[in-house]
Amino acid sequence: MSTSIKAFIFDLDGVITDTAEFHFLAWKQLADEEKITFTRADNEQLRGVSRRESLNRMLKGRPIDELTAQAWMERKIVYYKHYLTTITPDYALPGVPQFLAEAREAGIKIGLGSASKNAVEVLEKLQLRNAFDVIGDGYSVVNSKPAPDLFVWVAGGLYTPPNQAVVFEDAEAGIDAALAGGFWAVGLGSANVKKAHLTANGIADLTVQTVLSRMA
Ligand code: B16
Ligand code: MG
Repeated sequence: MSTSIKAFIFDLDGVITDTAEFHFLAWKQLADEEKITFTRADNEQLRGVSRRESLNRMLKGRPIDELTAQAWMERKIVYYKHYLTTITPDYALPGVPQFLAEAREAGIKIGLGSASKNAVEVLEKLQLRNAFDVIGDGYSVVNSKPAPDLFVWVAGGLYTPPNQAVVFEDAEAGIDAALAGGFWAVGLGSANVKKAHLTANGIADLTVQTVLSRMA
């Protein structure tokens, strides 16, 4: 077992819980109102990227002035927050509470690195906020994933250098951010995460000891 890993940093959407469907439904409502075609396949391109970049990708090059862009993002967030009211602890993805408890038991420091400005609210609804020592979210840094800034910010808060921390991500932008920052990376789910050091369908397929032994 590796003893050099000191911290785990988790993405939120697609790793701890699955808010992607809620993001989709909210963007879809806005797109329908504005007569823009937006499909579930289009929504996959929004995985893990910031709210502003999500809007750009939804627009697919359609021009928009900044005031309208801000107004549209505000409308999307009103729709999204409506869905957040339905989240309960049962919305944690399989194995997540157990994995977080196992990591803490093993003395691993635990951080969150999410692009979302709603991350704290989601963690509170899941009753998992206290499982995290440091929470990095959409307010923490200027440059969002694939820039490494958010994960570096969280690692700093955990007093752990990147080469002693493992990032868990479901999005290509998140894996690119982790690798650019010099972190170990675990890619989860069906998106393009093959550049990660280890891949799995989800947290439920992993144990803390498996991760530590593979990151030696
Ligand atoms: P918000 P993550 C990301 O979460 C979502 O995957 C992405 O679709 C969303 O645009 C982004 O958060 C910003 O979310 O609009 O709530 O600030 O995967 O980084 O946890
Ligand atoms: Mg994600």
